[in-house]
Amino acid sequence: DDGYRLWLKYNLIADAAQRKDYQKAAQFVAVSGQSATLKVAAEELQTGLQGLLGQSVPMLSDAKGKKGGIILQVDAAAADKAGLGPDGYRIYSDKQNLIISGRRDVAVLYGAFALLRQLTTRRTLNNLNISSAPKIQHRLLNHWDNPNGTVERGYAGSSIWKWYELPETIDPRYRDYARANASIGINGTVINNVNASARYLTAEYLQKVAALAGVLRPYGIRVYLSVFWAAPKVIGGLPTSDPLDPRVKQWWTSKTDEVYKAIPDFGGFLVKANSEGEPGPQDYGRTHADGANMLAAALGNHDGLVMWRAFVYKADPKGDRFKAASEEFLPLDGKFAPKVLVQVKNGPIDFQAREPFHPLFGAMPRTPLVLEVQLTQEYLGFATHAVYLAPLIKEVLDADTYAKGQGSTVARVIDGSVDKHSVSGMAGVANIGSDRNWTGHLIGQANWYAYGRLAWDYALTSKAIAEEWTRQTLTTEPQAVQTVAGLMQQTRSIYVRYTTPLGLHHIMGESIHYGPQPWLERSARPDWTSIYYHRADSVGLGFDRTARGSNALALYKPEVQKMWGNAQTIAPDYLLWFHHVPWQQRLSTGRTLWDELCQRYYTGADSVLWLQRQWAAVQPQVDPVLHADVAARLLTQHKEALWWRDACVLYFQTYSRRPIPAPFAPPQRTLADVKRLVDLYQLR
Ligand code: BDP
Repeated sequence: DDGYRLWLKYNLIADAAQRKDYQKAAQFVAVSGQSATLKVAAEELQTGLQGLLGQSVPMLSDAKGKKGGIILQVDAAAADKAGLGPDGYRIYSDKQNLIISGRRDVAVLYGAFALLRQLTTRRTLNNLNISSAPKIQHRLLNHWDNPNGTVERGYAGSSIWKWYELPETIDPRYRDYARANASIGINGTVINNVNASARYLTAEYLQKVAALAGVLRPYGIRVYLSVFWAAPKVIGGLPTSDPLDPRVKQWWTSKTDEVYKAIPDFGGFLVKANSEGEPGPQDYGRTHADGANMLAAALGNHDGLVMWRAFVYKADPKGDRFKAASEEFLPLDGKFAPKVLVQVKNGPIDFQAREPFHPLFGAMPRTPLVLEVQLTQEYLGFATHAVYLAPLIKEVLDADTYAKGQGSTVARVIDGSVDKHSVSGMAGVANIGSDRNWTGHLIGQANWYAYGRLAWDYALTSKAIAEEWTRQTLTTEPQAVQTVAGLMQQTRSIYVRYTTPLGLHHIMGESIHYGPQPWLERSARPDWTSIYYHRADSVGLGFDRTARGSNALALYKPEVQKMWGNAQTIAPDYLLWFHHVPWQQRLSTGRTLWDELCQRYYTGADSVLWLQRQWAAVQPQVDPVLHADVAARLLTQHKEALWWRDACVLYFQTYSRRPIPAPFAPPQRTLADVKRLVDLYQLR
């Protein structure tokens, strides 16, 4: 198994009794109606069932008088009555057939995948009555793919989009990409990097994008584009891209019309503006709202949206980057046009292994906010370290903002229920590339999977998703499923322990964002160094964000301030995010800060050996090629966990001036040794 088939394997079910049980219920697939979407739904069922059951499953256009089959049905009235919305489905037994129904074709497609999931996870088909509707409307992937085939922060090969071959050559991979996404409910994809090229908006490239959109369309996936703010200058020949200039407005309006002519179901624009050197409306003294609203106006009556990113921070040596997005966006609440959503990263800094939830969630009641999470593991060990991300994503979704009292979780802010918005979205920065197995690390597939499942239903637990993914991808043997899902559940907190325990953040290798570099003092900007964030000195460690420090805590509601504002009572996981703590101060764990820090680095690195043992235990149940690949990566992961551990304890020890506490042995190498290692990774 080379991993290409992801979680859609459809291998023959080995257990004959179980197979027989399923066979009785899957003797045919009946579909009336001709749409491309219903056709792919029926075909997926047919292929899947034939593979799983080893019997031929005929396709019928009419099931009249027949029993023991599966019937696909678009039934708007029933869907409305059941409150399923446009995408929700129902699967139920009726007159000895299984009915999959929904308001429209794509809902039936989601139901078809859900039914297949029943079989691939070995759940029963008897007396089914399942209803499921997504909690979030726009469930998007964001690709950071460039026109030349590279992927910004991509660790799984190059881009899967082959721009030079499109539109004439359609790589079969596009269809498999669409199937995988539809199977987990993803319904939109931004195909290019937020650091965008203007090229995609040219007539030539729009033909290529349209060809892609054509492949994705039957699967209910709409295409979106990231736009380069200066496009009117670069490809439009205008002297300006000022959003209030009539020529600029006109250019975007006719460009948008052109886009819709090529791609009638185009989803809309994603914009990174005035961030990290990208151009934007502020170049002309205008605001983010001026820019976003101009694009919204250009969309006019087309059914599309503007996702405007809040990932902005100015180089300000005295400021706190934690507050930057809030300072720019809070004053704009209520100023955005209805078609605009503001897209906010899960945390205030940048996709760190653990961050407090972004203070904008719950703080912009008049603006629908999209939650952006990163599936590509830029700060989480690339495709080398096993880090299952569902626990991270859940931690953010479940965080309580207290915006409208208790229970105003981030999940309920973004689904629109806290502030009564009728539009909602979630974005996952894709970890997909041209590697045969799509994501480099096999566990990366689980992150793609979990993201889709959580965007559909954030109430699912990360454990349940891990089990579901394991059953479909690796093994259905119950004990092995428990072992794999159990180890996956621990991976994220293990990674945090050996890299950034106790709320440390942004102490990784400069620019590449790999490996430790807590000693980084100088960079192009102060907020790209490590010392800016950890603030180690002879007294202690951590960034004081209380009123005595930057007061970033004041951006949160009083309940949250209370939870995080006191160094004695804050959960240790968040401690150094908000407090500068003396080395010898005793924490709620009973150990001093220094001892606790060492404890976490050492036990974190040791836990990778535990991961290795757990993985070794399932070897008989897992395909040998897949097993060997993960096992090898776990060896690298342990080596690099030790690298992180040694670098960080040796470096922070130069401030704490305390010994490594028993029972841990001091590192065998010097700080100079580990510094050399990091330099090596950055040699050109
Ligand atoms: C940072 C990445 C950078 C991205 C940026 C963004 O290092 O490559 O362009 O995020 O999200 O984490 O725009």
